[in-house]
Amino acid sequence: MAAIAKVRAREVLDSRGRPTVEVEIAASDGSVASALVPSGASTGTAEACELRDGDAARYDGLGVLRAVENVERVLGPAATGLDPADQETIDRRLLELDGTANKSRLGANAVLGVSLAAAHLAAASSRVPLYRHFCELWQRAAGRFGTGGKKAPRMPVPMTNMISGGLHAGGNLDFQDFLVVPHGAADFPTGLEWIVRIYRRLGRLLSEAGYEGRLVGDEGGYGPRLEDHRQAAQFVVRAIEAAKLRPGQDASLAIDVASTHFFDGRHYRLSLPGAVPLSSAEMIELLVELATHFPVVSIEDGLAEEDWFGWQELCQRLGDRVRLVGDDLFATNAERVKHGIELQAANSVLVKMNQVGTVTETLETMVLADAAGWQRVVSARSGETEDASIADLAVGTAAQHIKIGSVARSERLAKYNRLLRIAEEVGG
Ligand code: 2PG
Ligand code: MG
Repeated sequence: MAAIAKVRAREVLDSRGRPTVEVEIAASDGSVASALVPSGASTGTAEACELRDGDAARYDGLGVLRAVENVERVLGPAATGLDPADQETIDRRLLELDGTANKSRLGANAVLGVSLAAAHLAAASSRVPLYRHFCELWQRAAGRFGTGGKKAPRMPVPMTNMISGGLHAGGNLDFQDFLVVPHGAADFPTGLEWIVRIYRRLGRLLSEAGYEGRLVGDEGGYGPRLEDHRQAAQFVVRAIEAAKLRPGQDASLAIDVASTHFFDGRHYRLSLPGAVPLSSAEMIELLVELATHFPVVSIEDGLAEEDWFGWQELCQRLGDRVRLVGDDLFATNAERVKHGIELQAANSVLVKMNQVGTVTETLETMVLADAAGWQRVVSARSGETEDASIADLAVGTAAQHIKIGSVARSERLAKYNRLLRIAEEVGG
């Protein structure tokens, strides 16, 4: 058995040029590994705390030197000597040291850096690909919950961003992501080729119509100033057709509304000219109308993170035909997912490791959702790095979907390319 021998950390930059944490880890058998932590923009209030220095003289206060120091002085020494393959013990130790409900003492960015680096180290030390190690951890987590969960690694179907709005792009769209799901493709490489084809056709269609069809948002999706969300959906459907694919049969739409950011506690306030504030019931009508007129298979955060009753109603209206995915609503938090299952407030969960802060807690949330028959969508953040761990996480846990962003910008392509390599090994 190898043991963790050394843990180091440094401040590096993410895809928005903001500081983030990188952790390097070494084992007694000479194996080495590293992990980088991503960062969101449209964050939920239930997310674990990302520790920033707040020192305005450096990176406008966004530095992460305190988190780095917490890795080197507190978390790293505590992990030293532990077996990297025993993720649960490592993560429990990290949680104890932090001692807060939202990891605000040491920072979820510090904690996840160590947790994820340990998973990489275990895989390196036992010379298995990371997705196989994640599969092993997933089976163990399912065993602890007594839910079986016997699943072989499997390729996820991507949900790929085409048009960006909300907090991720400079345009005027309130909804954050208009995505394509190539669910009719026979395998992952074919689906990816379709996506690239649709993306290219969309760029051309936007340019021909006089909109910006080249500049992209944080996740690589186009960021045109369109009239409204309906026009965005229309453009994506036309791009699917222009790619010689059948909307609804080969590829469909997914939407991440990210509505928490335009909910004021009572109303949904769209910024469209002439828009009136919408009640929860009116927002639900808008979503039902969209899902009726367009081939929409998935709606994420259609309602805000505290609008539980609205979610229940939406689920009754659309739950049998559309994946209703909770992102801000659940924040990858097992307690919140449990609550959602009891209320029948959704039928899918978005999974972002840094929302909760450890590999073990992420897997437990996924196991709970899976046991309830929910779909699992592993997701990148809008601030990403070259770290491609989520590709392995999605395959190892046989998640139905992965949401990486668009097929532009290398922090996104690092994950798609990792999936292409994994597909050669697991097929599909
Ligand atoms: C989301 C994510 C990724 P962010 O809302 O699903 O698209 O965005 O990382 O900004 O929360
Ligand atoms: Mg989201």
